[in-house]
Amino acid sequence: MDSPASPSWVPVYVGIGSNLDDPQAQVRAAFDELAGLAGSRLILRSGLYRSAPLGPPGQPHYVNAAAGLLTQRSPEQMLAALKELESRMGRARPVVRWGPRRIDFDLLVYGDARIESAQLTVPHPGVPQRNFVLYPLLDIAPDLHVPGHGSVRRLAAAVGSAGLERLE
Ligand code: A4P
Ligand code: MG
Repeated sequence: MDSPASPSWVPVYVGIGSNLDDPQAQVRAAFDELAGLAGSRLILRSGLYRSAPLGPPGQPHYVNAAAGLLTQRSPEQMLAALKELESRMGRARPVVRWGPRRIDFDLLVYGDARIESAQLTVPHPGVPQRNFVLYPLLDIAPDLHVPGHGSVRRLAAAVGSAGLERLE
């Protein structure tokens, strides 16, 4: 009996950041949006972290978190879906690079993939240096291997937690 081929499920990790319009509420809403993503299942939600802004000075602190999902989407489809969620959640475009934003989704890790295209770099290049990415990942996937960089546990220990505060 023939059945249509269904794509396999790939583990992916998504970074969430906000520093405008009640960031904690934005991040919680972001998890709910991810939970509703077609072709994906939200499996893991990290804690929320208040973090000192990286980028132009004078912007408010961020709230950051990370999500673990299984998806049947390709990396490009996943990026498109995340951008669509950003728009739906009312993120204004264009934004200044590294400037303040209501919501930002970054595709941090997509299975074992290493991608360098004009639209997409995976793993996200900020992962190995950014404690506001690594500590949320440490909550949900300490042994995750970040392709080309090593385990989340080792990377988090190397960057330390300066400027980061776990929220209740
Ligand atoms: N893009 C390429 N690879 C990816 C990927 N893996 N995930 C492209 C998501 N996007 C990816 O992103 C610009 C373009 O990157 C996209 O069009 C996509 O094709 P954007 O979200 O529109 O712009 P951006 O976020 O301002 O630029 P960028 O360089 O992605 O910034 P980041 O790395 O997202 O950093 N400080 C704290 N404490 N916490 C934060 O969360 N976030 C930023 C933004 C700055 N400072 C921060 C935080
Ligand atoms: Mg971004």
